[in-house]
Amino acid sequence: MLVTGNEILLKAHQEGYGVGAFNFVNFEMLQAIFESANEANSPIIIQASEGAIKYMGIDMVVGMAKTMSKRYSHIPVALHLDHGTSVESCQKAIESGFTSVMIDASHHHFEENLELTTKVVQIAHKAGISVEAELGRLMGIEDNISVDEKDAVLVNPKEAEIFVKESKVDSLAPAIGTSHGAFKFKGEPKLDFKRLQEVKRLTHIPLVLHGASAIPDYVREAFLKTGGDLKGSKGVPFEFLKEAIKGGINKVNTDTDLRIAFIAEVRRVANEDKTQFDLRKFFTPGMEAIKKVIVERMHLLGSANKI
Ligand code: PH4
Ligand code: ZN
Repeated sequence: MLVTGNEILLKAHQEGYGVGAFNFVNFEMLQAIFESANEANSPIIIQASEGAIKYMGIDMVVGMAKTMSKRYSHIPVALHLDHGTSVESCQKAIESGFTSVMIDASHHHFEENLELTTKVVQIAHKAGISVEAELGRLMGIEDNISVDEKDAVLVNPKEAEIFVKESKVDSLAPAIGTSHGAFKFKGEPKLDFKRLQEVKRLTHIPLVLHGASAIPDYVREAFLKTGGDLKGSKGVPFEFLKEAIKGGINKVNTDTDLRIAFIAEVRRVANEDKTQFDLRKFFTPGMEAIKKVIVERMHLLGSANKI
């Protein structure tokens, strides 16, 4: 059943656990996400970026999400727009059947971010849909970064308090040192957990961690073993994900881990059987690899058995 982002995240916020928000760009990723939720008895947020929507078509995104949510009607699922870049993009998603949207105006100045977010909140709340916004920039932080440099990049907790009060946004993604993709940290992994705790204390709403892929060793190994290259890659360590949940994170955005796990299996099959051209022989193990990652993550984040 498709439910709003709030329905899933407020419970996670009250009970202190994290829900995985998994991106999909095709049927296979979506199927793997639902099968994992079914196996782990976990609520899920399925999300599509504007790029994913362009790739599949918004009617297909919503159609597949609704069909899947009917097939697994006992699983609470929110269909979320990831990194919406404009009011229009969020409005289109709402009209098309998304139950949660993100307006990402974090690259604008605070006032403009607040203005755009408030507009989206007004439209979305009229339709009963939840809204996520972002403050600060998604960037890794170096060990030797100065306090001023850090303040310029990461979320400012006092601003977060004002932003949430004025915009009435439902959830917030505070930048605390993560970034998208497979190359998150140059040196040792580092996140600003104190800043996160301060944002939670001052806002009291569900918080979101973008760029939360962990790249577990077995996923990296599978990719490398088949001839892939991930030199210099580093994800968010599992202990950091746990610490982030303790600090108030309730939505954990995960895409890169699924991509790497899937492609490793596709390449393995391609390497092992040069005569193979049945797509299902590539994608079925790809889906199994994604499922392993997701079920494990649901247990780590604490969403398993929360249905
Ligand atoms: N996301 C995923 C963004 C995907 O344009 P696109 O489809 O490539 O966008 O919002 C995340 O926060 C994922 O973080 P990860 O890279 O650590 O998995
Ligand atoms: Zn993101």
